[in-house]
Amino acid sequence: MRVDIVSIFPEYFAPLDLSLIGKARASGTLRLAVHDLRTWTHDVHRTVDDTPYGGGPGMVMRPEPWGEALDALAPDELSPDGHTLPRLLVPSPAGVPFTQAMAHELAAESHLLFACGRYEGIDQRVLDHAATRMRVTEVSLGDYVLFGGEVAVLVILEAVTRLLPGVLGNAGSLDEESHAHGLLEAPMYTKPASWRGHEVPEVLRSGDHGKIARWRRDEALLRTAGRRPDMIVALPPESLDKRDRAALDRGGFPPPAGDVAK
Ligand code: JD8
Repeated sequence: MRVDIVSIFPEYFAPLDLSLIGKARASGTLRLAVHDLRTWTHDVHRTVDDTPYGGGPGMVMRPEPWGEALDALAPDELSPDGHTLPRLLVPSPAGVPFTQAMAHELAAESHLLFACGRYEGIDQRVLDHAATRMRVTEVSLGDYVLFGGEVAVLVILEAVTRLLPGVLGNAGSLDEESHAHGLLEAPMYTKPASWRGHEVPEVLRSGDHGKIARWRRDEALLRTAGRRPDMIVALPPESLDKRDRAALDRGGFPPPAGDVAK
């Protein structure tokens, strides 16, 4: 997969040399290039921002450098290697929520182009114009406010890279993961069996694989009900059997109607 990132802070992406993402880059599985938006400015101050039309606080990213950057990285002509246009991803608190399902979707693309905004964001016409030539997705990490898109791109790329063929090896089977089966994971333990007065649950040391699987399922259900009741509600009803329902019932789920989260 080819990935281009445009940002006024290319140094933000230094960690992409490390660990499994660094390995994916070294092996050629991930062909990543980071570009400084100021490459596409022409004034001595390399200006990328200006005051907002309509007034208000802060500054907005000017369209011209972004237009040139996207022209350079997503050329109209089909490139010699037969590549199609990239999928443009623009982190924004106003975007659609980034999910594991979207990570899978993005991992199936051949070319991603990330545009990292700063200040109050990018002039809307950049996205509107890009959308006449390529697929554009404004994407949000979640309901909190960041300074810019860089950290969102690090998160998205990590989620996507680990889904690329050959990156995980056999260590993790992707379909066993929490956001695949719709529940949070049960807690995990390793040696020693006793540590600072806290014991590993006896069942995990019993060697009874049936009992262990049932215990993990119960723990996953109880945790999910307590921390992410929205995920329990979203489960297809047929995915909960009688024993699952009994476990949830012991955990006091669902809470009585009228209870308000605080
Ligand atoms: C991109 C500029 C800051 C945006 C005023 C301060 C994502 N989940 C998320 N929260 N915040 C962002 C995000 C924030 C950004 C930019 C992403 C570019 N800002 C702004 C508008 C309002 N501030 C994000 N993904």
